[in-house]
This record gives sequence, C-alpha cells and structure tokens, in this order.
Amino acid sequence: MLIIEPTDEELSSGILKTENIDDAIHAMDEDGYLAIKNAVPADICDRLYQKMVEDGEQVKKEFGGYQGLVPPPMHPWLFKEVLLNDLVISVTHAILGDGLVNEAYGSNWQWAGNKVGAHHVHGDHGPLWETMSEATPAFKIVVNYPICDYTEANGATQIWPGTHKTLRTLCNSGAYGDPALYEPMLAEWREKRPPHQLVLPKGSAIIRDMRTWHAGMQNHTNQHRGMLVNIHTHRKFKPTAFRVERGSEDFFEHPVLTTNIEVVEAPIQYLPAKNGQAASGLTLEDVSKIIPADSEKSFDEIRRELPGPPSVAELRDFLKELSKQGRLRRSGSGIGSRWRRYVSQ
Ligand SMILES: O=C(O)CCC(=O)C(=O)O
Ligand SMILES: [Fe+2]
Repeated sequence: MLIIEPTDEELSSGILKTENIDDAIHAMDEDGYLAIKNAVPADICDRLYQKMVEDGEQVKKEFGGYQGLVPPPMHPWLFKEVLLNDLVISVTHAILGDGLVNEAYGSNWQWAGNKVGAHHVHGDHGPLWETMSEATPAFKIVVNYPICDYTEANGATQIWPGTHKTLRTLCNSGAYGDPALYEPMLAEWREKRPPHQLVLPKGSAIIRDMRTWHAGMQNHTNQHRGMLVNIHTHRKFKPTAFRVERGSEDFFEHPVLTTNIEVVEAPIQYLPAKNGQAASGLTLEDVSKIIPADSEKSFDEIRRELPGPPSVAELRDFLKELSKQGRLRRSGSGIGSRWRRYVSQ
C-alpha cells in the first residue's frame, strides 16, 4: 500500500509535493486507500485519546460497549490538524475538486476487554449505480486518524484492496446480510487481492474511498484502540452535517474545505443521555406497524421509516424484540452503535 512520509518542508507548509499527490491519486484509483504518516502531532493524539477514553468509560458504564463515540465538538478540543488537515485536504481536493465538504466528525473504538470481536467486512457505501458496467471515480472519502498506534494485536482495521471498484454492494443492505452471497464474494476477492491490516503509528491519516471493504478487528490487548473519522465529499452529493457548539464557527473557516456544521447552544451535549426521552414517543407498536410480520428489513430501511429517534431504553427493547422476531437481516457488531446515533439527547 502507499504510505506517504511527508518531508519537514511538506509538514510545515501543509502541502504535499506534486509527485506525492500523483501517487495518492493513483493509489486511490488502484487500491481505494492510502496513508500519510505524521499528519497529526503525537501530543494532539494523546490529548484526544485521554479525553475520549474518559468519555467512553462514562458512556460504557451507562450503555455497555460503545463503538462510535462522538468526539468533543467544542473548544479546546477542536484541532485544525484533525478537522482541517491540509496534507489530507491536498489529496481529497485533488480527487474531488472545488466544492469539497467535510460532512462528519466521529470515531471508531475497539474497547479493550470487549468480547464482540471482529466486525463483518463491509463497505461504508455501495456503488452509486449497480447497473453501470464500470465503477465511478470516488465520490465520498473517509479520513481516519488513529489516535493510538495501530497494531495487529489491538485490532487495526482490516482492508480489502481494489474493492471500491466492485459493482456489487457489500454495505448494510444487499449481500451484506446474506451469508450465501457474502461468503463467496469475500472468498473470490481474497484469491485476487487478499486483505491486510492497517498497521500504522498514531497520528497517521488513512484516506479511503468510502466503498472500499474493511472491518474493525478484535482488540486482544488491554489498551483501548481508537481513531477519528471525517468524511470528505463534494457539495453536489447533499452532505450531511454534524453538531458543534456555538462559538466554534470561526474555527471551521478554510479556503478549500467547507465544513457542514449545525451550531447548537452551549453547553453542547454530545454524549448520549441516559434513558433520554424519545422525541417521538415511539412505541414498539409503532415499530411493528413499520415492519409487517412477514417482511425482513435491514437496519437502514427500518431507520428510514421510523418517525423519530428512540430513547436508549426503547432502542434496546426494539433491537431485542426485532431480532427475536427475525426482522433484522443481521444482528451483532455495528448495529447497536448505528442505532445509538438516533438516540434523543
Ligand atoms: O473500527 C474500525 O476499524 C472500523 C469501523 C467501521 O468500519 C465502521 O464503523 O463502519
Ligand atoms: Fe466501516
């Protein structure tokens, strides 16, 4: 895989040499990912790691495992090296062009001692059109910043080179939920281009076409493993937004990258509230109406039809009840954390 090690000059100017940009464009096209070392200074990684582990411990006490913790979206926790990283932007801008937008700020954790194990292999997005004979160029790019060293032992993400160009969906619908389709797809690809883990030092930036298949692996160590997430896309793709605290708007000014923020009054409550009240007053009966007894729906389909965000307590009951009734195409890792995003604050 391509791993760029920026020179001191590139680090201080924030601009990659033309030949590195050319290599990055080529790697994104051929492999669907690359990494840049030393993109975020170690002390920033350490500060965020410590703060988020504290937040994670609190959330874990209340909710059990929590894979997708929201990073603190206010000062003094906002860093240009993470949210407006010029080295990364020089690559994503070269690929997506003017109109570049960051639409997400999140994180992925493999908590030490969590017995959930490896995730299912998946793409975070499918092809734009499965009916095309050739895949489109990249339209959404995930940027991950490991804030601790990533090793095989602590669950460094496994990645599947070249899979961004497949025209069969391996995300939260389609073959993903059907072992009869899923296993042969993996076996076939493994023959061609086997997967490997992204073993990288903290502060690296992993730049990945959102379609590229990957999986968080089991953490066998006693140290939590975490990385931050941004998603760069083009404004024509109707970017989503993420919530930040009022007073941080100026931070996001940048000549090339627009950040889609939703400003909320301070103090922002960015962690889920214990047993938060459902904004919708949604009941299991409502959910049952959405999902007739004889139909099977994926998580995304169910979510799209829900009238509002369920509370944590409701969420647990829904999940339990729906899987008991065989109404979720799959259960296990990933689903819980995805549902928790819709928990009312
Ligand atoms: O934690 C990881 O390594 C990957 C997480 C992931 O793939 C996801 O949340 O979609
Ligand atoms: Fe993923």
